[in-house]
Amino acid sequence: MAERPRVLVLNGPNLNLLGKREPEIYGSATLADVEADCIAVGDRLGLEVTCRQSNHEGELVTWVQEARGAQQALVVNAGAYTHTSLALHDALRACALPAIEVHLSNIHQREDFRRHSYVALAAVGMICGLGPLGYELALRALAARLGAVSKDKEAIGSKA
Ligand code: DHK
Repeated sequence: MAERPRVLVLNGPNLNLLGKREPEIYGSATLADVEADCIAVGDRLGLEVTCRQSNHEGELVTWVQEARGAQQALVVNAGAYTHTSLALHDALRACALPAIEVHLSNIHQREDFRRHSYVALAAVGMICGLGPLGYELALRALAARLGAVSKDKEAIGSKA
């Protein structure tokens, strides 16, 4: 069987607190729940999904650099670094992989400082405000883009 396209799901600072952190904004699912869903959905879509989370900007930058050559695409929720990190923006451009930006909350409905995203400038698309479903939709879009062989009849672009 052909190798499945590899997708790295990256979560940034404070996303390790999902489930406990401001649940009225970020919901009740934990990071472990979100990551387990990503792996399960990825499996149905014919993707090999790896999930990582860090509170450290440099570590996220290193993982994006390492993704070059090792992964075929990225899903990125960079947390607050979305709005501040030129380094992450540059790493995403340098790794030259398709990236989809995800946010659990609707960043356009919140404080003004959340409206600007350095990640968006380096991403093929952005999903926000749909909670954990956003990660699944991003994986579906990437599976279609990468031509993954899906077991899921509902997959975007599926001819099954
Ligand atoms: C998560 C964060 O930690 C915030 O800093 C972003 C994002 C929004 C989210 O909605 O997933 O502003």
